[in-house]
Amino acid sequence: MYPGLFPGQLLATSLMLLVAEGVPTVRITNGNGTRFVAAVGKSVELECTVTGISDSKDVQLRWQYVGDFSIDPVILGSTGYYSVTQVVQSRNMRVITLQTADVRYEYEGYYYCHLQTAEGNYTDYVELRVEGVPVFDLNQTTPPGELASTLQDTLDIVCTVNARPGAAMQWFMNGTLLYSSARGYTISTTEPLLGTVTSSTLSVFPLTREQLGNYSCVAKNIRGQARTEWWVTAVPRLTVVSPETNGSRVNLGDELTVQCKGVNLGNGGKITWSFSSNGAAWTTLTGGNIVAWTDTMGAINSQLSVTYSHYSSQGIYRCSWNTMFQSVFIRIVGPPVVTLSTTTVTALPGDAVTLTCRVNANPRPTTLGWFYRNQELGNSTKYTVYRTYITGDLYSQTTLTIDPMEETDYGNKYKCVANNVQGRDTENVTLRDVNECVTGEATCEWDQHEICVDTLGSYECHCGTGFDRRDGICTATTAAPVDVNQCKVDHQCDQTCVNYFGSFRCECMADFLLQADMVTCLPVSSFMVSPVTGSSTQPPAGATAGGNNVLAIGLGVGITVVIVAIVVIIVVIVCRRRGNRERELIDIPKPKPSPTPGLYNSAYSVNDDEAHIYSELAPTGNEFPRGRLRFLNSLGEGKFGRVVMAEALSINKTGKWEEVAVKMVKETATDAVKEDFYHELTIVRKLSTHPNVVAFLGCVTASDPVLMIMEYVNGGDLLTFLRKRRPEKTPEKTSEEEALTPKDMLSFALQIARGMAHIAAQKIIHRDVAARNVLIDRKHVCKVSDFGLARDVEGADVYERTNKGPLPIRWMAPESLRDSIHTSKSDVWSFGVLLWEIVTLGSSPYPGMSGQQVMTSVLEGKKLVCPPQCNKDLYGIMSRCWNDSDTSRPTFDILSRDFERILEDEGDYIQLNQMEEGIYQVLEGMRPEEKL
Ligand code: ACK
Repeated sequence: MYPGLFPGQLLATSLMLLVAEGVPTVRITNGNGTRFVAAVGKSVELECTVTGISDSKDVQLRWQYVGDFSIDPVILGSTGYYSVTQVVQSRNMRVITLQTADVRYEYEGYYYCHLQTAEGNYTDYVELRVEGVPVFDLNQTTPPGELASTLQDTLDIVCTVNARPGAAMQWFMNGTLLYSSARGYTISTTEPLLGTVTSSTLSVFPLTREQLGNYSCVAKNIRGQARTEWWVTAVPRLTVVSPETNGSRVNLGDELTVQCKGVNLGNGGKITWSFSSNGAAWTTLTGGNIVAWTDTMGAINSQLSVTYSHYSSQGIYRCSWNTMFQSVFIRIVGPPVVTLSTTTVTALPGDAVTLTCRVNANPRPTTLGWFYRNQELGNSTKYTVYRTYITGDLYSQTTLTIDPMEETDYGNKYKCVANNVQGRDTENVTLRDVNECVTGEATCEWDQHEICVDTLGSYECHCGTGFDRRDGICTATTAAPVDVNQCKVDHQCDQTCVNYFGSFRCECMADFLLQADMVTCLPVSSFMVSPVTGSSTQPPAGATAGGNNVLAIGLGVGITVVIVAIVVIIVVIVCRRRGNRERELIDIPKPKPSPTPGLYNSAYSVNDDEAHIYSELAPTGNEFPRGRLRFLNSLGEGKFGRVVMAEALSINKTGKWEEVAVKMVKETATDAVKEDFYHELTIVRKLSTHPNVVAFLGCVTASDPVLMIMEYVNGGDLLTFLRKRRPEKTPEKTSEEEALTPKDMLSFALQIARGMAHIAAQKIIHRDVAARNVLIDRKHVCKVSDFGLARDVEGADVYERTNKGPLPIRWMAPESLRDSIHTSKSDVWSFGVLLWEIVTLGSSPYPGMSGQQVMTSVLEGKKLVCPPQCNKDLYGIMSRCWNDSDTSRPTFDILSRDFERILEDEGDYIQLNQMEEGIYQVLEGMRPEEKL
């Protein structure tokens, strides 16, 4: 407010009235003219005298204040800083005073002495100015004392004073005067145009360790100076650098990195990661998909790469240091993924069967239901369909109840279908008959010579061979013979033989069932699912040998010949049945019991050499009960080992039968092969899980055969997968295989590099990195597998091979070929060859050359040539993997980042139309010295 306007108007009014009536006068008696100057901190008294009003007249007399930056007058009373007194001095004279004991800069402004009567308003004013030493305005100044800041951040310190005359401001750090300079300090000062306020801001950016210390601000004018001080210290801080927004969306199957940065974490500060899905407990994340580095400013960065191949990866990712943590929520968007608790359901006619289909999808499915023969099932007398959408968009579920189950339903396939804008997924459930003979529901009396035969929806008790049913009882068809101890003659029992009059009976151990042939014992678990055609077509050797032995007994007595003849007939029938049975079932070796001579198959007796192998396999908590496994079909087998698809009850704690792959060595395997298998088991046991490494789920080591249970990967090995997708017709190619895009192929390379980075970080050398040892699932997720040659080099980094066996010569680095030296860098060499396999869709490396020629030329420094479809950049990556000096080869972490970049920039790294026919050469067959 400028005084001329408001007091001028009032003055004019009072003058007019004075002229008209000539009576009241208002005058402030102290002050220099219209300005009064006071010293800061001193007391001030303003006195206003009013004359020309009778003492009895009812008037209003008061002090009013208008600050420099305001226009509204404030009536002052005896409150706060002021005290106002009014006295009647004489009949027509009154005095009103305004006092303050401690005048401050903020009191500057205009003070009006204002008289209001019925006739008009009369006013005088004085302008108050305060002079003196600078005084800090604590409301506008950074609070003095300790200032806890973060290194690398901007630090602003504000210093505001009131002073008249205006103050000059200076900043000091540890006693040294600071200037606005390139040394990281900026000083900006605003000086008063009007009033008394001077404000100065010192900005420090970025705050470094050297800039921690004592800061002071000094304000000076001719009357004196004032100083205030801060002590700047650094506190640790953790921030999420990426993704920038919490709740970022990522497509199912894509990869996203979460990065945290920690400043002032102190020496050796390590950021750790954990994950929680849907409010579940926190799981610590470790392994090769975490990369940490220290930047030039000393901040510790940690980056977690996650491939969101499952909806279960949606959740909160948290980086932590000490008690500090930061979290980011990642939401997955993608097509439905249908999961069935089981793909076969067994039930009896008349039962009510409920099939449950669980779907993960985001957004939530628009179609969710059950189909039979391409017709969607709705509610009817037989079917009831329920849909539930749980927890927002991510989980949904549909159930189909079939009530009653009828015989005609056996073999029916019900398809669960889920669609959303992102895609579609389906899974089938097949209804099967209950095999009462193996579930224990059948009541046939085996000791009364009854045999249980399963029928559709029920079972029947038949009489065993050599017996007829008479009066409801199975009775021997021939007269009772003289008893011979058949068990001693030559029993055919798988496990225990019990002699009894005229015959013998076989008994099985707990968890085994005697089969319809009355001889064979198979684990109960083998029968829980209808058998799928197995691999073995050979009846066990003992069956025919046993027959010969019976004939060789040479009992000369006529009656005994008859008995032997009967036995031979039984054995022949038994053998035939046994052969049939084994054709239907997977030939899984039976568990090796304790070695009691005479009772069990001697092929499983423990010898001394094996004893030390078992001692390595002390229980570790991964032991899985053999009885909770049921074997389905063979996935593949070599000379000594085999992999079988199986189901394991609740191995992932789901309470359900879950698909797994089980690896085992055949009973015919040599000790060296068995030892290698145990070694592989010890390696995979210590590997932590990673999306690009086949997960180890458990093992059976308590009895022979030792089993390694792994995650089941449903697309087979990468080599066959690539070959099936070649553009030209090959015997392996089937019409429904979708062609691969260069992007698919590069994503395989990236995933394998990530899996290998994880393996290398765990100090494991794989030694057999090749497309045949990578498994791929139907969603194109690649997983490194087969640790048969792998070695654990904790603390050494180098492994020197000592034993013999076929070698992956074409994938081997020169130092491995020359000196049998294996390191993670020799795995990198093999990875380069694997890249070449990907680019050539599964050709055999060094086509046309023998293993010996390959060895010679690799040792001479020759390399695989650049395939015509591969561009120079991609070949450049392969070539770096094949650097003769292993230290110059990239790490798997670097390779992962290279492929991340390549996948982002969408260049023409692979031109599939440039493929040459000749490159497709595939070396067939196994050579003794080399793995192909
Ligand atoms: O090409 P494939 O189908 O994939 O045939 C071989 C076979 O077993 C012998 O190694 C397959 N296989 C090995 N491990 C697994 C697994 N964890 N899941 C699925 N198949 C597997 C491999």
